[in-house]
Amino acid sequence: GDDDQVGIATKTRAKPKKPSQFKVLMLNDDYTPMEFVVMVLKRFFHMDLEQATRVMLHVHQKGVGVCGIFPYEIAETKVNQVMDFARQNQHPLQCTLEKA
Ligand code: NFA
Repeated sequence: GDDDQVGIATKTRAKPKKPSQFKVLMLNDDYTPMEFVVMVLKRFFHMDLEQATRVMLHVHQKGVGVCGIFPYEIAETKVNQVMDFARQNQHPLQCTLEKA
């Protein structure tokens, strides 16, 4: 290492890592009401009505869509918040993480 008295240099320095980003994905299903999905996108992803409606329709038509991209811990929290809120309201809405 850099402190070695003799010998070849070795890598011992701490390498700062960029925080890796994760996409929060929303999955389509046949049962969750469109209005509920729009509410979720507004409440947990701070979208306005127009943006939330656009993302909801994208998920409805394509099967999956991106709600946002966040550092791991925040993405994980959002997934848990959405899944808890959906379960509390007895909707099967699913959310997941994917490395960006
Ligand atoms: N496909 C659902 C319906 O027709 C709406 C929906 C959109 C559900 C996006 C989940 C995600 N009621």
